[in-house]
Amino acid sequence: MPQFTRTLVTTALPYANGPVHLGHLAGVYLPADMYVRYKRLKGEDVIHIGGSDEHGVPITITAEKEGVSPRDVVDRYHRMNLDSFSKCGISFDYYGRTTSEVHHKTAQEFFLEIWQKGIFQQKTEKLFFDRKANRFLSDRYVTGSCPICNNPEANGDQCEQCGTHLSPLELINPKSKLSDATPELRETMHWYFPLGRFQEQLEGYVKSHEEEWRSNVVNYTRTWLKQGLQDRAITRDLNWGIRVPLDSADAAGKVLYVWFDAVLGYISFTKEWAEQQGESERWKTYWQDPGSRLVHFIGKDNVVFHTLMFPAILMAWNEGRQSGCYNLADNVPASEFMNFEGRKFSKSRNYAVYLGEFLEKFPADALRYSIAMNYPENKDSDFSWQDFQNRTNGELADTLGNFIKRSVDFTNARFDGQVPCDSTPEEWVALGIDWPHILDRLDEAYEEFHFRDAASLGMEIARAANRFLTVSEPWKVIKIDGEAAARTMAISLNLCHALAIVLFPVIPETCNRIYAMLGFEGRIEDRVIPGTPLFSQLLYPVLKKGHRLRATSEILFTKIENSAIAPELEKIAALLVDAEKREAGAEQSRMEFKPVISFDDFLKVDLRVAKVIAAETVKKAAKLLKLQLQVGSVTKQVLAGIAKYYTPEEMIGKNVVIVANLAERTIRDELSEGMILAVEGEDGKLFVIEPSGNEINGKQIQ
Ligand code: B3M
Ligand code: ZN
Repeated sequence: MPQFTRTLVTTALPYANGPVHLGHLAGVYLPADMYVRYKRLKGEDVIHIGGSDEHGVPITITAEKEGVSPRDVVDRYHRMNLDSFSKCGISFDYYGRTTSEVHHKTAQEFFLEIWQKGIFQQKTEKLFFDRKANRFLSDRYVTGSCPICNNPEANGDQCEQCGTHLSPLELINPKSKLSDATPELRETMHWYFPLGRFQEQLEGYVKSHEEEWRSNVVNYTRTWLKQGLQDRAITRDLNWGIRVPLDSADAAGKVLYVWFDAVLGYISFTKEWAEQQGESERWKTYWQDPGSRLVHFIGKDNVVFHTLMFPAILMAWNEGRQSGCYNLADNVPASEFMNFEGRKFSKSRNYAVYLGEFLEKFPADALRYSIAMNYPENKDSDFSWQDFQNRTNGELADTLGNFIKRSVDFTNARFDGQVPCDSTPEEWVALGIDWPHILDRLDEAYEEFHFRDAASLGMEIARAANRFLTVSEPWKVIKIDGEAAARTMAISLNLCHALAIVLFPVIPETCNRIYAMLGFEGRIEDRVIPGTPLFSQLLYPVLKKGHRLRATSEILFTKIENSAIAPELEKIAALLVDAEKREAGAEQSRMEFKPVISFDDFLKVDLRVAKVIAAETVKKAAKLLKLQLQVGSVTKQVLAGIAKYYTPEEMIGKNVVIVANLAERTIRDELSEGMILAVEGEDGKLFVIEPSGNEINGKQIQ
């Protein structure tokens, strides 16, 4: 009896503020769907839970930009994304919404449980407040100049130009995105989740999974653990979200932070699924029975929320409980990113191919296959129209489609549409396909999340099958040896059947069409008997003599003509020209010199030669180096955003130019008493200006 296991698979909840694009599909939804479909065919108990993330600032910003309500935004995109996913064959068992009542209740229940245990901390801090809009501004609502690279349009949470994570208070000349007003600092109270309190438990948890998790997942997580986990505010001053479920005055106007609520969506949606099944308690077996496995499919930008934040929330819930404890994730297969024609997908620059639009022009299975073959497992991958066309025409149409059609057509024409004879196990083995080994490889590929390998394996068999038929030449052989031709066809038809099963997780719709052509009723997935892997049918020829095929065949994949992708290539070319223009524009604006200053003004800037005598990296600021500079007889500490380009060791001993009379600033709790000069070169790389000469230390530059 095969081992019978239960698995709960979740996929990241996309914000319902825009359509999902091919990058999302490649990193999260397709791999998860392949995994789930594989397990279903294995006869395992598995459910796939997903849904829309409908709260948070991304939603309110979109709503404000469009002049509609947040409710309008989430209604529109929830429907749109659900529709795109279903057209693409992503087989969710449930696709929920975080605005649902069940979810609000669940998230509030979690808040209360942790609050009652006294785990949260309440802290008052100063946050930016927009007087015109009469609102506190969360990080993303504040913009200003980046203290590291001077980009004038840095966001309050991050500078897109240099990638530094920021807090709004670090911005120079901060402005409110709501009204353009300069925001003022006001005190506000929030509840904080003390992640640090769970540091040791989390370290133990991560350690126990280190062997099986992907190295990118372990690395991101370890970096956070090494820096020491900080308290995180889990409430916000916002009018869209889940209310803090307390009656006290200080809870008025506060909602739960979107990440606190979103991860709990996985639980709420499983509850809703169970309710829909008419077994309202069944969600507990997936979440609370230690025999269930929990797997989160996400993109690499969401790792720590799933390996630290969510587990910590569950640990807080579980603390001191005898029953009703939640399982923590067993695996978090986070993907790298898939680029599009060599560049990053970008919603804001509209540089993307949206799933819904794509599927209006091309078939889902062609997309699924080509994306599976480019799955960004260990490094970023690329989607290109050329590759999509090549794979569809060469692999799907010429190899797979052609083989199936030739087998079915020839049988219909010459053998009255019936499997002409039984194939022997010896003939099946003599094909040179090592089926037991194939099964092992397939299982390893899926169970270890190597989705490219899984898809390649299917195509490998299709190639072998196609070769077998071509080399056997039944259309010639039949003239001299009818029996030999019959044996060839029996094997070929059995190979069609095997391919329908092997490729099912990748191209399910096509495989069901193959199944129907082979004369089967119903869908492949409906034939599974719980606990019995359908894949065992690959080990021997299943179709027996006399099995009747459907009378008509069909073309599984039509070739994609150049004329079909030409408009797409033109669109990209236009987008790239746009991007280049923008870059050239930026270049030109760089050549617009700053307003003229007087000589006296210039003399105000005290530029000095300094020597780097010590250098180190800065905790929690991957971009920064902390430098100790000898400037003549004084030493100064300066923070410089050059960690990406220089190691601390490389900096030590260098002569640099420092603005010695720049007002002090505190960046990341560190004092910076000046600024060193650098110039941006190729690819944005910074080169520190290194003056040369004898006895120049501390001297003024004039
Ligand atoms: N909505 C962020 C994102 O779409 C967030 C994921 C939530 S998963 C619980 O990348
Ligand atoms: Zn910056």
